[in-house]
Amino acid sequence: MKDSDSDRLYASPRLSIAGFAFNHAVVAVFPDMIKRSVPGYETIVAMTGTLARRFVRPHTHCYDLGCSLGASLLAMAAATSDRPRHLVGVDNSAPMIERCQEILQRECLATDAELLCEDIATVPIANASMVALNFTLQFIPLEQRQALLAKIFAGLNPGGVLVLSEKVAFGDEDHNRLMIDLHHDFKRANGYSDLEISQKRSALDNVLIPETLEAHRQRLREVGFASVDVWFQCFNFASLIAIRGE
Ligand code: GEK
Repeated sequence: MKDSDSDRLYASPRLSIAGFAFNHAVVAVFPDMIKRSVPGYETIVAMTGTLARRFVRPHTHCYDLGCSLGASLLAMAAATSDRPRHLVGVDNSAPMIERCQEILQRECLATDAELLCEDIATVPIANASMVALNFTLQFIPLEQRQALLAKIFAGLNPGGVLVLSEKVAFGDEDHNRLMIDLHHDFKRANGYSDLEISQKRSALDNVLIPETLEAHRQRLREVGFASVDVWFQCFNFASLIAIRGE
């Protein structure tokens, strides 16, 4: 199958909806799925490259945690090709990592970047000037999130940056409902039917757990980040940068 294959995974009625998994079927349609489902995805990936150009230091590591097919890894690689650095992509889905390896080879980046099929909760992080966590923390059990962010903070060099992109929730119920509705309007405008939207929503229930921006900000400060703020938001999707103080 090609990268451009379109996502029709939830187009037919299903008797029961299993929890969403990053399997072969998802990998085959992933670029189309994420672009049509996440408002601002392409901007966030492109700006991850822009941030890399500014923050990645020579002879340091640059991580993409939950790299999927390596979109952020490729953006960071292209933006920092003028300096020696080691890129590391991590994902615990074997089909994602296999396909990502093919993409890196096609882009002639197989020697610049290392791919690890591992849980981001246990992978070591060291000598990092940048870590991208784009739409992955939301899949990590709530009770593991603080320890993961503390590990990332400890692995970042002073002045290093974490880019954290997430689907978010809002404390005000009416506002939360409005943002969810607007997100569904975005999906409808991108060709998803009401059936596809509702079946996907059921599949993600209890698999993707969004938190409020305030919860993210507070935890990032608690683990030690000196500077934390949102740089992008569209409806219930947002991206923050958190910088480790010098
Ligand atoms: C992009 N960042 O294109 N350990 C490792 N990987 C994990 C874990 C875990 N514990 N849990 C989930 N994943 C990408 C998009 S997708 C977001 C990231 C989405 C992986 C999972 O296998 C999947 O590839 C990725 O995190 C989330 O910018 O599909 O909404």
